[in-house]
Amino acid sequence: MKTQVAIVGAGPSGLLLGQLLAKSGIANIVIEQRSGDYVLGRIRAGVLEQTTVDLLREAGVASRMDAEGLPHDGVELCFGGQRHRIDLHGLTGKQVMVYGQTEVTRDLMAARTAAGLPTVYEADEVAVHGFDSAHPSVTYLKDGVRHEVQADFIAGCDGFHGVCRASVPAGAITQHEKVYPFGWLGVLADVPPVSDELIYVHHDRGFALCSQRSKVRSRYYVQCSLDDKVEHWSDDAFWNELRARLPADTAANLVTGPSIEKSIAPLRSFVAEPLRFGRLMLVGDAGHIVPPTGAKGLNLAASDVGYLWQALQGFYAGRAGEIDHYSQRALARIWKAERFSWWMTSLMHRFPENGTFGHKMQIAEMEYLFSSRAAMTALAENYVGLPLVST
Ligand code: RFL
Ligand code: PHB
Repeated sequence: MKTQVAIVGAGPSGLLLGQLLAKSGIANIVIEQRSGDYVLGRIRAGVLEQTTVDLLREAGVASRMDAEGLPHDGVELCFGGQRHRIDLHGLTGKQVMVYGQTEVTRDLMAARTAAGLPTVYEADEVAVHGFDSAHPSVTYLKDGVRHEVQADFIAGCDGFHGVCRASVPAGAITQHEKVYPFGWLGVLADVPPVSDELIYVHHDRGFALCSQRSKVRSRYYVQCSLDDKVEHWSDDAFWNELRARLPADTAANLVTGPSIEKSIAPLRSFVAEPLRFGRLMLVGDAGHIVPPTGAKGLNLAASDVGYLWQALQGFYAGRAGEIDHYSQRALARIWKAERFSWWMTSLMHRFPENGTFGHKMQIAEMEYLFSSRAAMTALAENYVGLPLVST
């Protein structure tokens, strides 16, 4: 078959790009290696920036988010057993929206189905070809039959382990990476959140995060060792560890219950440069990864989509040069989010290898943060999301 844009991957970036392109009359297909249920089974992000919310509204997929999402005006940081509130709205005039990635993906899938847009799930042996020419293509096997999609462009929305970045010749790409010496153990449970707003906790036993999906569903994380296994953590062991990292009065309010999902995620910072290789563009986790501490991964994926949508609209309106700006525009925002995520990760986690000096630096930085409106504003500006700029 022939189309204008072949999108590899049906995560939030692939589905959002497909929806926005369709709104602009640009034909596209989404090719995903997993089943739709598998994609919806991955529990990931929970916090949306205003720019992400705006794009979802522009894509026409925001009605459930607007009805069920929880706008938050603030976030808390806990240090030395004390909770401190960062007044996001008071400091920046902006909010964030608590609405899970699973729900965003579900809404995008439903809209794609309703619009009758072509989507292939459970595609095997997906491969990208000829992106250094004007006639790129994507091939895949479906139920053992080989298919070929000829397109003007390929959008590589296939995540960190996808095929698109891996298909770029080594000499054409530079990759910057930092791997952190710990992971996050996450639990999802149908219990009311311990607090109205998110709490990021620095504790001598390690970092913890109290997050939420709704008034009746909570998401909690604790910093864990890289060789920890989910099977080694019973629900009781998890709740006990979380309680031990919270201030006593907060721990006393914690409602526990059976976990409905439990997983370990490693923490990584990663950027590939550039993000465009001829007619192939990398989008979202395919091009960059942030540690989850700043809640930036899904939001960066959405801002990449915003920039690429703008570039492709320009191309099809006769401004071929717009495509040349995609990589540079997206990377300018990505590096700032990388810095913020790295900084928040460095501030909030336990790094025994940094010794007492490293620990003292964390304490000094926190004390400064809570005493300075300028420092709190810098945190708040980054947490609610930097603006999308066209350079
Ligand atoms: P995804 O979601 O990984 O989707 C990529 C899709 O491509 C498919 N795929 C292929 N398809 C065809 N052929 C191939 N060869 C393929 N290889 C892979 C995959 O099956 C998949 O369906 O990437 P995308 O769309 O770029 O979206 C990125 C986000 O998922 C990610 O950045 C966030 O989840 C990160 N993240 C968070 N981001 C936030 O903005 N706020 C948060 O609060 C937040 N919390 C988190 C997070 C990520 C976490 N984990 C587990 C990594 C919390 C956690 C624990
Ligand atoms: C989540 O709810 O999964 C979540 C929230 C904030 C983060 C990371 C994850 O920084």
